[in-house]
Amino acid sequence: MASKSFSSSSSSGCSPASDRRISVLARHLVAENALSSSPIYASPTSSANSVFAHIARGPEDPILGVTVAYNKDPSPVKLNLGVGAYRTEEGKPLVLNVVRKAEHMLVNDRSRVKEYLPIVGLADFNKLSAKLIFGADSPVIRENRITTVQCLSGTGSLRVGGEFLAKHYHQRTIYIPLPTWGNHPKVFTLAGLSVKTYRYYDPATRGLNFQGLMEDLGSAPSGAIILLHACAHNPTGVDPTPQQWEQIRRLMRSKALMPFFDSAYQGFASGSLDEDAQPVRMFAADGGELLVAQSYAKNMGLYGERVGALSIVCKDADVAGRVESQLKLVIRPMYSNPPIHGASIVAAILKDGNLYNEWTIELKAMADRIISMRKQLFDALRARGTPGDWSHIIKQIGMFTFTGLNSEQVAFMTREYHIYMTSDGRISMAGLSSKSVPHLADAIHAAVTRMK
Ligand code: PLA
Repeated sequence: MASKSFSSSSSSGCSPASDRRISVLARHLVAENALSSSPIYASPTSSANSVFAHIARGPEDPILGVTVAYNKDPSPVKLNLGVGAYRTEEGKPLVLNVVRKAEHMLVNDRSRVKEYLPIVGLADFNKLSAKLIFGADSPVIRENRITTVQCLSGTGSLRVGGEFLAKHYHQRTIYIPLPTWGNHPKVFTLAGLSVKTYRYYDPATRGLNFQGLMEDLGSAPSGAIILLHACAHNPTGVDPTPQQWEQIRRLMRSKALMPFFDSAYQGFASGSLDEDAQPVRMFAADGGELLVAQSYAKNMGLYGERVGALSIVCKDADVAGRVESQLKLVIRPMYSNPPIHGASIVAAILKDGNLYNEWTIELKAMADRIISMRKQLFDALRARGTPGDWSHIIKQIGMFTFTGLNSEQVAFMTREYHIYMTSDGRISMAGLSSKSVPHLADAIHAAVTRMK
């Protein structure tokens, strides 16, 4: 009976309830059709009518895009040596033990709130960051002629510094080393500076082109801004010696060139935070002015927390105060004020003697593991009799080896061996482990013997 009334009430073979839903839907469709025939309402599915239809697809980032390609590769042997991110011997990302401890303390402290930070960030974090890079007994701190503002990691600190200079400094040209971190020219151009390069690396010697560097800085216009990698130059792994730094300092001060240090790897070069800060301290000690952008991404493993600081050293406290007031006017319309969590972790570690010591031990362990990867890769290539002099692998400093492999060889290694790296031949040694060294050495050997 029931089934009979069901079929008699519905010509479509559906229940009365679903018939009603269909007729409501049909009314919507009629209404929408009526609307879409009007020229004012474009169909939302037609890309031809999008106001963004003319937009071309942008290229992937040359560094972060390597990770995008790596993530798409299903191969079990794939290896990501693109981005400079530390991995353990097991190939896993590492959260430092001391960071876990600090986070635990923060979570258990019920007095902590999530209110906005001031525009310049966490006061403790700023003071401690200045102490970390300039040294506890630094005259610039003692004389209070420095302003330090918390920014969004190293990149954000460079950008805020760049915008400040573009607005308030008399020289708007910044010289960056050739080569340099691929984001530098973009950051400074968008900040409003005009970007030029100075010679830095000599591919023939795989070392510093010191003469070229001195000539180029010597012919830069007086007052020009000079970007210097504080240590562990990215991508080359080649740093000036202390004597060369001293010559660079003298030349720059004699021409009133403005140093802008990028310190993204403090502690990663030598394993010592103080030693890696020497170039910055050398410039700070002479009483001149300078900028420094600090990042805690690598040395505290806080990559995604985006923790960094910009310091501007001035001639006296009064100028420093006015500079800070202008930095606030750069930051407020950009992102208002910085995030609280990462800076609180850093401050907790830097202000507690025990946590600080623990951090230095973990940092040294990371630096040492990278150095041992250099040795293992060098030995593996020697064992294979790979043509060429590979001693630069053990000579270069910091997170990266600038292998000298060309873009075709890199493409070959990615295609045949699923090894991902930037097309300039840079490999992140921190992404390597004892297990993956033989695979990488096989790939390099094949690339240089087959793709000359
Ligand atoms: N400066 C230099 C010289 C760098 O190498 C990096 C990061 C930064 C600044 C910015 O770091 P941050 O904003 O994360 O603090 N370079 C990485 C990552 C590690 C990247 O390209 O973003 C690299 O693989 O080169």
